[in-house]
Amino acid sequence: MKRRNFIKNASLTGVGLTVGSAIIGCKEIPSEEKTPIIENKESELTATLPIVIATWNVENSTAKAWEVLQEGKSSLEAIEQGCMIEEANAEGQSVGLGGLPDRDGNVTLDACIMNKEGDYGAVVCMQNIIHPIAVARKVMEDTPHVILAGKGAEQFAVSLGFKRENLLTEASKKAWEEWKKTSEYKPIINIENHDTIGMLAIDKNGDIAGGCTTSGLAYKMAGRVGDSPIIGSGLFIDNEIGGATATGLGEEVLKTVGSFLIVELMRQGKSPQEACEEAIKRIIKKSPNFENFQVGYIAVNKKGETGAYSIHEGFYTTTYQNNENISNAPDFYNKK
Ligand code: SD4
Repeated sequence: MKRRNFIKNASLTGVGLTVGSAIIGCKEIPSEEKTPIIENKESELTATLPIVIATWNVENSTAKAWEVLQEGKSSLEAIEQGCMIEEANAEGQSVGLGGLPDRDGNVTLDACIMNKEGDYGAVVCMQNIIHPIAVARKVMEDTPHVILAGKGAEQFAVSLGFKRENLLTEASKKAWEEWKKTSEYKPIINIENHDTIGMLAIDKNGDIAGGCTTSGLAYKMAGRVGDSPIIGSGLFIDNEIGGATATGLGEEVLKTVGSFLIVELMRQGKSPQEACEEAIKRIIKKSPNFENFQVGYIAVNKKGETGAYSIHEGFYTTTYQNNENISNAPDFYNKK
């Protein structure tokens, strides 16, 4: 049995660690980024429900989702409310308010949500609305469609009472102005998009839901849409099997339909961890220039076992389970 480091950022009770055995290969988060309590623990115990897992260090979002689940509400409700926390955080520069703009200076947002029935709703390239995850849910529940884009998505949101707001903060505007001086576009691994949220949750009934919300790649071309709002790529849920979600260079996730692939691999018997690793390897096989971009996946199966894997070091996940909100640095492919 291997020793593994888990980083505990918050604990509501003193219960013993019973984290899913599939969270493997974890490493410490650099101390300048966090002031965590670091514990070496062995994780061979059974996964328990409910559970929330999200891409990146989004402890406030997972904490909100957990709170909603503790109230006995659905995983769908937990996903929406959890994602909304980060969307409203002006300091996160790749989700909602404060997201870095496209090359014309417009903040355009993509998001999608899936419920236990396998229903799906999304908004793509929507401007001026702080909570695309909530609009995506409305698309799923209140329209005969599954995706609304651009102006249409914005008008739909406004018709429901969502407020129009300027999402470009001073900090993001300044960063864009600096970028314009270079006039060269190159995605930077783990830097320009470090907190796009992909979130998966299983509620007390054992039902799975997921969401994904982002402002996409910084300084992208106007009109560019990534993987995050596209079913099967940025997110996929099958309540009989599990769910998966992605972060990183969306073009690569789209070309391999990564989240759907992971769920199908779990259907064939792979663990969430094995499925995430296989999906990353598919990308690497297709794209010899993988040194230049990052992709990270997380997955959960019906039992609440989780997996996470990325191409490069520097990807983090946050898992709330057994009353503990824990950030992990998952295992990755490109070991130098
Ligand atoms: C995109 N996948 O628009 C998103 C960006 C992202 O972490 O997830 N960054 O391609």
